[in-house]
Amino acid sequence: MASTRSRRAKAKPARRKTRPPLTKAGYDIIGDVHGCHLELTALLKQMGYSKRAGVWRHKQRKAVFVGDLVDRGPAIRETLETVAAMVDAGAAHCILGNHERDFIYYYMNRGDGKPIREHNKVRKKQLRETHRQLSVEEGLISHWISWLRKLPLVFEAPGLRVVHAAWNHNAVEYWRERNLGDKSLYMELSDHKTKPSAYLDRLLFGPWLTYEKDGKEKTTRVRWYASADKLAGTTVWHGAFRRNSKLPRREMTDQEKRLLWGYPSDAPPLFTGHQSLPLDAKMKPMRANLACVDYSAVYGGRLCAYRWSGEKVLKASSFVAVPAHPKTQAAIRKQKEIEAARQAEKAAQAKQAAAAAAAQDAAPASPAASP
Ligand SMILES: [Mn+2]
Repeated sequence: MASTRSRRAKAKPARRKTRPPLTKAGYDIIGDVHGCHLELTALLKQMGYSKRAGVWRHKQRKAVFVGDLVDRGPAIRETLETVAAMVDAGAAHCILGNHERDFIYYYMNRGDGKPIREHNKVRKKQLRETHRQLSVEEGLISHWISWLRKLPLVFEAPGLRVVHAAWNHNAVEYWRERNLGDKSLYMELSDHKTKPSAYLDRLLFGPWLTYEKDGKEKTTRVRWYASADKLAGTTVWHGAFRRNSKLPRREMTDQEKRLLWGYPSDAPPLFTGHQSLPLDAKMKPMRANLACVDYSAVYGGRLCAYRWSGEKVLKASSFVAVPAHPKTQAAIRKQKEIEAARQAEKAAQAKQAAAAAAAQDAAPASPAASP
């Protein structure tokens, strides 16, 4: 004990490592927010943005959001308000994420009275928080749907590219001048096999492949940016975005290998989100010209940004992040508990109804009813 105390007494006061404020022009590319508004404002503050006349701005820089503002987190409305104020004032750019797409698909009609994609359990569950939080006021949902529909699918500036999940030449060419504001595309988009749909999936989800494990069908996201001929061996394990020991070591089929379409090493630096990297993942580029900025804020990780100032070779020291806020995590846990209780009550009611129906069937027919 005594030695610990003396060591402590001798220790110099901890010096915090701080980076000098960035005054160079450039873009700060911010990862999937998913309703983590406390983290968003903390990150903006940390990067030297300040709120003036209701808009977070930086004197020299602009923010770029990679999409997925909605779903899961506790402050979806506030997140949309903050980001939209920045975009509308020219302080930021924002592209569409797969969660915004699904939000739009759920509420927009494809022209024959039906929604773009059929409502099912999975889609309802994914949208639950967005729907719940935006249902507090009449017209909020349609307001945000019409704002989100105008978002582009890619962001490009000289020497810079941003897309939600994966860059694919043909898909970018198709969607560069289009967005979900164009209702004439909705009928085609309602079928996932059409060209516009398939291209949208490439940009917003990237490729994935399915495999069998213990008799069950599983999926894994694919390292699309590594072309097949550059991978040491092209087993499913090698091709997976996030390798884990459970992935099969069987060779990828030729069709699967085509999902590794590659990202050229001389192409402009590209930023993506979408991948919700592990909570303990080190923040660093995946390639000299490719970085993912989704470090899983909503799952208790970090809200991350890459501060890009024109460099061709990306560097780990340009990442900044704020940790998930305990209040955000507590609100998510609480909402999950409320939902679990609601589901349990529903199940109990269904069980009771089934038991009552069974009792009725078992009861002898009343003599009056038989001739
Ligand atoms: Mn996401």
